[in-house]
Formats: sequence, structure tokens, C-alpha cells
Amino acid sequence: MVFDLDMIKKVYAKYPERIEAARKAVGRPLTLSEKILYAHLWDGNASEAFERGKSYVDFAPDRVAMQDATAQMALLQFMQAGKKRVAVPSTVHADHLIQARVGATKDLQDSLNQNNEVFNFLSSISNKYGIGFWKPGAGIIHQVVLENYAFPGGMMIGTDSHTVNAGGLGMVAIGVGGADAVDVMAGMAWELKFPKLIGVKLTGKLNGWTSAKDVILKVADILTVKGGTGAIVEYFGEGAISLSCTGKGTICNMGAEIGATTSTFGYDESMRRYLAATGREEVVKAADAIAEHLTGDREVYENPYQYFDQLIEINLSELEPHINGPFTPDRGTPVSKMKAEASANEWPTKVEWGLIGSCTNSSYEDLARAASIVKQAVAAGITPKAEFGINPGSEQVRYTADRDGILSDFEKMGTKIFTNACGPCIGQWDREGAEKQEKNTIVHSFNRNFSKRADGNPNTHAFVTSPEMVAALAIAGDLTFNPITDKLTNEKGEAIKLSAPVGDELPTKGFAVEDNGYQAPAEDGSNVEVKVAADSSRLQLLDNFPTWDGQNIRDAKLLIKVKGKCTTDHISMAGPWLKYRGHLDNISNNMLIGAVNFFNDRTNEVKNQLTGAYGEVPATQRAYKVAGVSSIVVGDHNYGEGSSREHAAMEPRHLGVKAVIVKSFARIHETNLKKQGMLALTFANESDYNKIQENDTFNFVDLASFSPEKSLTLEICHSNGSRDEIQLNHTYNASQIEWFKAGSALNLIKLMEN
Ligand code: MIC
Ligand code: SF4
Repeated sequence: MVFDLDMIKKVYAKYPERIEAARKAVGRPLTLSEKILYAHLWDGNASEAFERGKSYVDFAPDRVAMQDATAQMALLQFMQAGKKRVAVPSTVHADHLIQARVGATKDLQDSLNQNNEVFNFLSSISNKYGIGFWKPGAGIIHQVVLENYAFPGGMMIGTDSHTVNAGGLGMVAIGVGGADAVDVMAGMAWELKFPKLIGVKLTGKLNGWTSAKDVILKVADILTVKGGTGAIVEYFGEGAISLSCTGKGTICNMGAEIGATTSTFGYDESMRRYLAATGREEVVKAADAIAEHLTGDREVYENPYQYFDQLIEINLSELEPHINGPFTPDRGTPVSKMKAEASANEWPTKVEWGLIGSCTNSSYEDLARAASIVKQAVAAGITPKAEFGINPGSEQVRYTADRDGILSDFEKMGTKIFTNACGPCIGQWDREGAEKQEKNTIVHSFNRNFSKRADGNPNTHAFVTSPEMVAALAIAGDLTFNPITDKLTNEKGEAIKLSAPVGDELPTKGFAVEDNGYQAPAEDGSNVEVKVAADSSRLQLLDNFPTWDGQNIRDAKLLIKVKGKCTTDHISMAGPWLKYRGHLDNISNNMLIGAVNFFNDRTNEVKNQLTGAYGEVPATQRAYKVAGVSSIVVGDHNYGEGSSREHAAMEPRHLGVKAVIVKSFARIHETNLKKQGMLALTFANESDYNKIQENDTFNFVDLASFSPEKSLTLEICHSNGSRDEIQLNHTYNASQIEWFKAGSALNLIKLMEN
């Protein structure tokens, strides 16, 4: 079955005219990213050229995707928008709430028992508002989207930072907070600052142990976790064409790790093959009719320096397998250098676990290639040294891999096959012994490896690498093992060299599945009742955030000055806290508990300025709230990196923090703060971060004249009586300032509805 074919055809029908208008407005050949963006302008045909990195532009995305952990908050907000049905095709995917413990059947059942209330809420609210629901066990959102919904040249948004995975099928797919999804589902325009463009020219061809994963591990190493901020990364060149579609998905997926708005590839043979294999020949037919518009213009790819803001070239033939980490996905080490790096940095080299899965690397091809390594080891009588676990990306992948003997290859080596879900990637991993907090190493094919992410242990050194490298390193049990040069020893004491991985890009017998886990919504959902129990600990209806009182914020205290890396995992931890994603007050008890306090280097221990005592961050903030005292949060670079979870913005808002002032923000988090009515500000002079002291009090001086392109003034009163006045920059445009004044973007929608 092809979902929403009519919508796709309508989008394509407009393409020629839209591209012509864009070409005229811009006055030069177009990149693919520009074509897709200009083809999706809210106002129709382009009449002006937008300035990259400057112009705020209204877009009309074709669809919306949400996963269970963010959909709860997105849909609790959507309920308030007063709409009968979603305005564009939308889906919800139950994937984050399922724990990995003993294996799929038991784990899934346990999860259904534990999360019944939330799954019922998501299933009924989806049914009511015309949203497709993918049940627990159906698969990870981004794999299911790639298999069923993504289409070349389309534009979608999703309440998950890895929505960008759909760039593997030539989309512009962007991760957002729930409030953005509400805009689009409510039939309104979706606003984005017109992105800058980074071109990545791929030459040569992958070979041996190198895989698509290594392309993005290398790009992350070059660009770092903030190098892609505000930009779309467009891949092209003969090397790009030679990659499989799911391999392209892997590359786009991890574009989130460099902060990129999204990444994409031009429509090519690999996409045709993938669309056909997943039952979408009709989409191929429709895309073929406008194929010239679904890739960048020839002139652009011939002279990329003229058209991109930045250009990177990678020769796939020379690329080495990479192992990135620990604690950050942009610390890249080529496999041949790992021995030296590990010893120089004292990383534990014994690998305890190898994990394959997550939205970035759980395709059929990924499993097939990793299985080819496992098979060799089993045949040669090599006992794996580390434990091994797999999360297939979707039920379709699992069913097909099972039919083709791939899963049994893994099982012969004692691998645990977990549910088709996020599992350990988001801390949903009941890892035995993790509570002992021992220093140890794991390798995985996921995208993120922030501290504590997989198992809650801050001493777990997690390294990101390709599925086939995970297999090799887990079998060797050694982080410094280089399968290209090193040998393993089997039970008979013989030295064995593994040959390079092989695996079918797509199943030769075709994909198969018995029950894909999809639930179509009711034709007319107006009578469907959505229940939220008043005493529930998991779900809570939302109240309006208060409107701005028109006054300067005065006498605000410092809640925390965060030191160093502060991802959304530090601001609103996942793992055990995922269960409160639908209950704002309860989840607020995790606010900033992972952030390091600049003044004592500790987590979750800050000074309460009213009592002088040190306490936990959420409790301290609740004390300020009760006392009617305002507060601010101060942070470092790339604050809010990582996830799209808007809880990281709603929690401070709910608990009464007024402003977040940092050196720089990650894109999604900055927007989330704005949407929820917070002040998201940056130091005009970065070194002013150093002026902030523990016992300071803060006064805003000119909030009444808050306006676009104009900095704000903050007075800092130090405890010794001295004062500093500093300038704070912001990126609010006029309508975003209205969100602040109304208390939130949603408050504004409600005002407009009434
Ligand atoms: C993640 O990978 O961090 C998540 C969990 O998928 C998040 C979304 C969330 O926090 O629910 C993301 O990437 O946006
Ligand atoms: Fe799920 Fe991990 Fe992908 Fe996030 S990154 S969607 S937690 S699999």
C-alpha cells in the first residue's frame, strides 16, 4: 500500500511551476535544497530570493511525524488548538518507551503493561484527529517513515531531531519541537530561518570495511557538533550516487549530530530501487516524471564553490572506518589510530557490549553486513568476547531478516534480539550492573553517545561506529582491534583474519511482513473520546503559561551557571524519565539535573540564594517559584544540543525560570524556548559569561522595547555591591516577540481561534 499518493502527486504537479518561479527570483542555477525549499513556500510561487541565514520564511510542509515520547506533549498542545482534524498527513510512532532487557517478546509485553495508559492515549488521540498510529513493536519512527512515507523532493517536519533521516530519500525533513508540529497540524505556516548550504562532494566508492556510517563520522569530525548549525548539508557527486538509499539515510540521520537543520541527496537509482522494494513503484513513476527537479542543477554540482556557503570533499575510496567517541559523536578516530588514541587517553579498551540498531543503522543492509562478520566468526570457532544486542529498525526489517536467516546468524553467537524500537539508544536499557558505575567501554551503531545516555552510567565510554565494525569489535572484545590488519584467535588457537563485510542492499526475495503494526485513524473521529485521568502520574492536561506582565524582569536569581557541554539529555534526561513525558509537572523534577554547576563542578547541586543552602536544581527552582522570585539560567556553547524534546524548554518555563542566557544555542532548542514564551538570549560579548557569579542578582533594563535586531541590556548586581551592565543578543523576529508577550506561541493560536 502506498500512503498519501494523492498528496505526493499534488506536490509534484506544482513542482515545474514553482521551480521556474524560484529560478527567476534567484537568478541562477539552484541546489536541490533550494528547489525543495522554494517548492514549499507557504505563499506559493517565489517572488523574491531569500537571504540564507537571515530571512525568516514561511513554509508549507507536506507531512508531520511524531514519536511516543514527544507526541504526548505535541498532542496535548494540539488538543488546545481547537481543530477537528490534522491539516496534513501525520503519524505517531510508539518506539521510545520500550525497554531492552531480555529480548523482544518479553520486553514488549512488559512495556505494554507499564505504558498502557500512554499508548491508549496516543492511539485514541491519533484516531480522533486523523493521525496514523504505529503500534509498539512496529519499529523506530525514522525507519518506518523511510519505508512508508518519505518521498524525493518532499518536505516534512517531525518531533524528533533524527527526522532528518528521510533525507536519504531526497526529502528536506526537519526535526522540531511539538509546538512547531502543532502549527503545521493546525493548518498554519511553519517558519524557518532560510538555511545556509553546506555542500559535501563525494568521490570514489566505498570498499572493504568502510560503510556509509564512516562518511558521516568523518563529516562530524570535520564540522564538530555545532558546525552544521543553521545549514542544510547537501551531498552529491559520483560517490553519493554509489551509496544505497538506507546508507544515505544513515548519513542524513547523523546530520543531527553536527547540528545541521537537515541533510539531503538528489533523486537517483538507489532511491528508485528502495522505493520499488518497499512497494512504492507508483512514487517512482511520479518522481521520474519530474526527475530533473529532484536533484541539484548540473551547473551547481560542476562548480559547487560558487553555490554553497561551505564545501567539503571526501574521497570514499580512501576513507577509513571510524570510531567516534567517547561522550561526544564528533570525536573521530580512524580505526588505524585507535590503539594510540585509546592509550593516550586511557580509555578502557575491553569492549563489554556491542549494540546494533537505532534509527540510524538498523536497515536490512546494516543487519546483513554485520551478520556476515558474525557468520565468519561462528564458522571459524571464535567465541565472542563481548555481549551483543540488536534492535531491528522495523517489523518489516525484522521479519525479512528473520526469514533470510540473518537473525539466526546472530543468535548462534548468543545475540539478544530486542524489540524493534529505540531501546538502549535512549537509555531504555536495563543493563545489568550499570548501577555500580564502573569505568567500561561499549561500542554501538547509534548516533549519540553523550554521558549516561545508554545505561545511565557516567563512566560508560560509548563509541559510535558502523554495524559491521560493532560486530568486529564486540567479537574481538577489544576497542583497538583493527579488522583490516589484525587477526583473532579461535578455540583451537589458530589465528583467523576476518574478511571484509558483505550484505545485500535490499532483500533479494523482497521485503515481507505479516503485521506491520499500523492502525489507520477513524474516517470521522469526532466521537472518539480521549481520556486523561485527573490523578494520572503519566499524563496531565496543560494549563496556559502566564502572559508577560509588560514589566522588566527584576531581582532575578541565578539558578545555575552551567559549565561546558549541556545537551538536552543534561537538561531533561531520558531513560527513566521518559515515563513522565506527558506530565509536565512530574517531568520537571529532572530539570537540569545532569548539568554541571560552574561553581562546584557538581551536577544537581546549586545554591539557593534565599537560604544559602545547596540543593537539587528542580527543588531550588520550585523554592524560588513559591517565593515569587524570578530566576535565570546561564550556559555555554551549543546549549540544548541533541534532542528536539521541548520538555527541556517547557520545564524551566513551568517552574518559573525567565531567561536562558548562553554563548550559543542549538537550533531546535532555541526555537523551543521561544515557542514556550521564554527569553532565549546570547551574550553579545562571549566573555561576559565570566562575569556571572554565584550570588548575583539580575535586572533587565529595557525589556519594554524588546524588538527585532536590537540587543537587550542586563544589569548584573554582584554581592560585593559592584555592578556590570552587559548586552544580550537575540534572534526573535516580530511575530516571535508576540509569542513571548502572549506567554507562548500556543496562547497566541488560542487567541486567534477565539
Ligand atoms: C533522542 O535521540 O535523543 C530522542 C530521544 O529521539 C530525541 C527525542 C526525545 O527526546 O524524545 C530526539 O532526538 O529528538
Ligand atoms: Fe530513537 Fe535513538 Fe533514533 Fe532517538 S536516536 S529516535 S532514541 S533510535
